[in-house]
Amino acid sequence: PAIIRRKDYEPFAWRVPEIRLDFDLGLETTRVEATLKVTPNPDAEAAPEIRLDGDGLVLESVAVDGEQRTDWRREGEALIVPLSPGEHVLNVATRIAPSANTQLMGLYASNGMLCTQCEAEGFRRITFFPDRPDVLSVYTVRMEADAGAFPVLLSNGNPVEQGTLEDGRHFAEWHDPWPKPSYLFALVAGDLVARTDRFTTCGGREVELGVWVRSEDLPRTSHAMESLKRSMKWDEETFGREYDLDRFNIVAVGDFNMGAMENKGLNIFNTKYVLADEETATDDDFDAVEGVIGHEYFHNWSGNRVTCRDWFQLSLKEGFTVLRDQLFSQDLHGAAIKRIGDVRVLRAVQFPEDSGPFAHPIRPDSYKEISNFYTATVYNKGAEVIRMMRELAGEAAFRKASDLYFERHDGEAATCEDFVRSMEDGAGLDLAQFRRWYEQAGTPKVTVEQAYAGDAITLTLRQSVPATPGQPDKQPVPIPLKVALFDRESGAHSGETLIVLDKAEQSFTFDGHTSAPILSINRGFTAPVVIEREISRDDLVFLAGNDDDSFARHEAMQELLLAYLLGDENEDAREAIGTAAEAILADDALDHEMRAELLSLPPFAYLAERSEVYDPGAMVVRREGLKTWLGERFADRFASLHDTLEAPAREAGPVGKQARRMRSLALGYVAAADPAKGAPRALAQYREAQGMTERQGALAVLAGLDGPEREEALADFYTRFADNALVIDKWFTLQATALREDVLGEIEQLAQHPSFTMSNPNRVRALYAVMAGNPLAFHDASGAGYRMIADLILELNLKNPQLAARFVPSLGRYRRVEPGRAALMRAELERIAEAGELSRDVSEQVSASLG
Ligand code: DPP
Ligand code: ZN
Repeated sequence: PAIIRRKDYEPFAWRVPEIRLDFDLGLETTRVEATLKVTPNPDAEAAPEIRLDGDGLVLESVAVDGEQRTDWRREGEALIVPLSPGEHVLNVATRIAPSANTQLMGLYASNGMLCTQCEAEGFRRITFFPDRPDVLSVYTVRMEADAGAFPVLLSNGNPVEQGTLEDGRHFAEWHDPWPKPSYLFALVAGDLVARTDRFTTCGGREVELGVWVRSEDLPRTSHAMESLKRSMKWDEETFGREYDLDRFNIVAVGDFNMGAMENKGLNIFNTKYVLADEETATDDDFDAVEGVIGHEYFHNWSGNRVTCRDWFQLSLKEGFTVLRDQLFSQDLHGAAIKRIGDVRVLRAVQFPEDSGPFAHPIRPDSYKEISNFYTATVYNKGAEVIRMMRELAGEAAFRKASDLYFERHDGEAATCEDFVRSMEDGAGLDLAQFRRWYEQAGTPKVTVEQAYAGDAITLTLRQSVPATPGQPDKQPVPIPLKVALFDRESGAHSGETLIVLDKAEQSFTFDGHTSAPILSINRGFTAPVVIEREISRDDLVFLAGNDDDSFARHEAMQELLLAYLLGDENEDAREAIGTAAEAILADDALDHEMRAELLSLPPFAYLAERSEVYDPGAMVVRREGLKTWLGERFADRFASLHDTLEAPAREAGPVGKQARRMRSLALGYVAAADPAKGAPRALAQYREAQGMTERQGALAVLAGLDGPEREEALADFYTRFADNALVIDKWFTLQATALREDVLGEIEQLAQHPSFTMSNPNRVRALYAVMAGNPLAFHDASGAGYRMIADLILELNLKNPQLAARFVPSLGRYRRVEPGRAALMRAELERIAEAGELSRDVSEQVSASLG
């Protein structure tokens, strides 16, 4: 497939200021008539024809200015129509088959309803159109359908008209006054009901809100609605952004490739990020719903009012919007836990991407299939990069700069460069060198040396950005690091300093220290880098027990854990973990959620990333062994936490949430030390659970054990929630996560279960994405786990290429893995490469992985 390059950007020859779409909707066949008003683009070179993208469309007719035309031609899937200079009205009629659309891009059927997904290039699967984000149009949409099957007809913007027609049919027309790119178009037709509410904006606009679901799901929509209202308020208060239509609708869809989609005024969501009640959703699920509702809502400004010029600029909207949703969650629930969780995801998902064969800058230079670039790099590292600008500017100046950005570019398709320039002008920063964060891939590594002399401590910092595919040589980037120096006597520090490392090597001296202080660095994770420092075990134990920056405290504990898990097995290293854990267990000032965070072991994905040569089997033994050791050492403490937190775990509000978190972690340690004690405790927690957090917490422990308790709980869980797809996803996930000897065989069985289906992305991810992260299943020494994932990729390759391609990077990580397994992983990639017709998505990922 062709490579598309950022530097080749050209504006489109035509503008399409208005489009009208007339849909005759049906599950099997839908007819689409598009009426485009086109005018020459004064900013582009004139063209004698217009080129319209298409994909899988049946063309019925083309007319220009009211006259049928036959002088059009096709180039591949595209439609090219000759046009004389000047303004024209173009009419194109097409037919599509929603039920046959298994890619879930364009217009497709899900559970008897019709819905759309157009980002990035799905609109061309609905009608012929310049399907690129820099072509902005005002949309009018008329939908006609059977009133029985599709009583609800929604599209972007505001409703203008609806009515009944002959033969049990009806219609609705919607109009969106805000010009938008085609990727933000949406329609929904189905038998849905809404939870409705109202929101009055700061400027006095009355907005009607709707959360649309199937009727049986209505009781699980109140959290989504509350989250939406909180999002609207927060964006007004924190970023000065007001909503701009009379309607805001959210629709939940069971079959969805992404988490959700920010279509103007009509967000379409994966059910997973809408539906939640205590019985069926965990505390984490509740937070995820709120975070994603916030994210999509915030896109109304960072994405919709200001959109992207081309897809290389994706991080312009995604990085910024991820940062906005992270800040939203921090403000609502506290910054510390949220920051620790966000960094955990960054390290487990983005760091491996950045050091692997698919490493790319947050603003990529080229792609074959843009769907492959909806990555943790573009999203999460993109957010970190903007967070650094915020750190450098300070909150108030950052807000001024973001106001300037929205003011300058409202209504435009902008670039990352536009954003950076607004940051410079609005916040008074010089970001000349900082722009390298947009250009270079790879996670910078910073080494820290300390020298103490007189009363001064000198930190010598060195940075290096590793070579990545296509980028052998890297330049230093500015790295803002928040530091504090703890006095050994008092155990306190005298304030934080922000230092900026912007050279390959640089020294910073701090005087006034009568003894060598203890360094706390990258507090709050101000920079997305790997820090390697020489620090004594005792100093880490001190920081893990005392650092007043929660992130840094957690980090010190993680460093202790990594030192043991990645180093040569060493009694002293383990003992230090025990000492730190003791202090954490005894610290009454900690809430139980933070205590649980501090006592959680690093995820396998991060351990793999930090290993020079990853031996998955050995790592399981080492990590689970440490868990057993901690469980034995603090057996009484964990048992008593599990007992005493039972009542608090039933409380409402943060206290209950904190208790639930610690209680399930304690249960895990009890079971790791002594499965015979853990199993009945877990079963009791399962049976007496008052909500999904407790129930899932117990089942997660049981799923890893053997015996009748496990079987009873798994069977009960399945029957109890048989009619709730999202909970059955959990049932698959819990079993696929288990670190059991024969988990791979069990996953094979689960794939044969009547409730398993390849047609639902959530179900596929619930089993296989989880399996790909389970070291005992995926890395089974026989290679059968790799084969399973390769078979999955081949099965989904054409059916749902986007979903298929998501599984390739797990195999692509073979360079890190011990040679025996690495060869097996590579062999599976080669098998895919030779398998014949590959989708663009899979082919790009596989060839990158093979390198
Ligand atoms: N729907 C995806 C997101 O919000 C893509 N824009 O990130
Ligand atoms: Zn987004």
